[in-house]
Amino acid sequence: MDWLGLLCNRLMIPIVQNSSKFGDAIAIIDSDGSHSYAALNRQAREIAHAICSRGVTGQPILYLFHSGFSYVAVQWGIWLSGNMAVPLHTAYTRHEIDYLIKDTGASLFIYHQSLKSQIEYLQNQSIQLIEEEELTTPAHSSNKLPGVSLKDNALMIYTSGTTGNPKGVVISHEQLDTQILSLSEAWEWKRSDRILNVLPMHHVHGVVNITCCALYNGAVLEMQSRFEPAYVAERMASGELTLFMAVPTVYHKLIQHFEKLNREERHQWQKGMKSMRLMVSGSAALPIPTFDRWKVVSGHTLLERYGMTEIGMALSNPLHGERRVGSVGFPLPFVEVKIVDDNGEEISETDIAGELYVRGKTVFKHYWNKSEETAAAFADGWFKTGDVVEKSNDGYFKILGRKSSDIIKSGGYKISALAIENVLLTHERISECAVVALPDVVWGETIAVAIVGTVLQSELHEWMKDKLAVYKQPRHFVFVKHLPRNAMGKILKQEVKELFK
Ligand code: MLC
Ligand code: AMP
Repeated sequence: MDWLGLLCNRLMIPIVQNSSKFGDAIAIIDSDGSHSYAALNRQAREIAHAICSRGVTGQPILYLFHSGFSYVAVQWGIWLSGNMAVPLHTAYTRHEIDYLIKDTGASLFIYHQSLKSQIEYLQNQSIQLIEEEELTTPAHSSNKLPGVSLKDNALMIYTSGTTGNPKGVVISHEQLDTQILSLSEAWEWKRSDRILNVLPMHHVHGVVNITCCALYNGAVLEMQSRFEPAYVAERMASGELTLFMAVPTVYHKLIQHFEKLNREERHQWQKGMKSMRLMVSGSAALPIPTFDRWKVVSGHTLLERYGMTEIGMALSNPLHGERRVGSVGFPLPFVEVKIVDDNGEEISETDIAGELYVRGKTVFKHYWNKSEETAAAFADGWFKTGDVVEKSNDGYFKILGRKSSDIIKSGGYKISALAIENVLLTHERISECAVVALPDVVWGETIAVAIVGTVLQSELHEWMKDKLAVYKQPRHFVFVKHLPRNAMGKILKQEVKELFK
């Protein structure tokens, strides 16, 4: 690379740079009002200067915010200061926050004042806690910001796996930018777009697909920190939104809400949805009845796509052309895929099931501090998704399931059965347990647990509250004398599922 290329490379955070051209246009609308692109850039720079003045650079920084302007300003401030953004969820318990502090080794934790009570217990620990307000005083702005390279770490999102504890998935600025460019091209994001985000801000669906894509393209981003069906209906009825993206559970709950409305309310909502140009579903399989019913309710054919924290989005039904129900379409721009058999050999025939492998500039760098797990996740540079797929003769991919039964998808959240078992086993009156997924109309899957022990279900509910975020808590319980095992002593998860019938 020549010196000019090197210089450009060291100064660029594509999303921040690109957004600066939108000036006084509205970037974000949240519960505090409207915020322009210029205000976002200004605030992010002030935060970056304040972080730099603390001498922190090239490190993971944790931040805990509701979805809104401050969340994004802090995220961009972390990037501009040359650090890696690690978002936390407001529903995380102490147990989960402690794990992330330890696993990241972060020395800085930025939080919004309204969430102070959640992290006050960390006051006397070694991690430095900083309230957002402390970072937004212009006094810091005289020092110079560091150069940031496209290869530098941008974002770390925690995801569950088959190995128990969550792993930090690290992506660089270049990988983030490629993920944004891929979706911008495929779904034709425009400056005139306006999207409502109701998803949590610690996973790629809310963070990359919605927030980053909207702000890269100069669109208006409405941020809601909770999903309220009535609010979504109201915003869609306004006729101002052009896009909506969510997990299947959200569409299911919107349909339930629609069924409760009177004729006039239904009509208003439906009229507003006519001016929307695209609605996307992903993060979990979209049930066919939801696809069909949503078409009747909204007049829209949902575009289903497939992705994963480690790879961003990989497959998508077309924006123009047939959106096939039960299918996730074709590889997205910059994404290469192949289907392999149990021996790792590529399957070239159609309609034959195999594991999906993915390669390209959208694929993550590595798991944080987990070189063995990173190496095991790849084969010859291809990321092994663990998802079983097949391709039709006209090129549409279909997700058939997962290789591991220890991965649960509930409400679009990925949950590791082993991680839940590990937490439950710390209870002194649980000697053994087995966590499984049960099919569920609303949530896709719900978490169920078979327990050997003397603990009462009523006590467990209380006990779990400060250990597992609400969406990770088991919903079905069965108490047994022994768990079903094979001759080798391995728990038979399929038989555990039968215990709930
Ligand atoms: C909550 N509840 C559950 C539950 N979660 N019950 C069963 N299973 C679950 N998973 C219960 C609560 O205890 C509560 O019960 C009631 O349901 C309402 O809870 P809530 O928290 O208010 O729910 P709601 O706000 O409606 O949340 C639904 C949701 C949320 C779908 C909006 O789950 C969500 O935001 N999911 C999105 C996750 C996501 O972004 N995944 C993307 C990962 S990235 P009670 O009794 O108190 O009423 C990825 C890659 C890709 O997957 O491809 O995108
Ligand atoms: P996560 O690790 O939270 O990013 O979840 C990624 C997983 O969600 C994938 O490996 C799939 O198992 C699942 N997933 C995402 N989108 C879809 C989809 N459209 N259909 C079926 N499964 C999906």
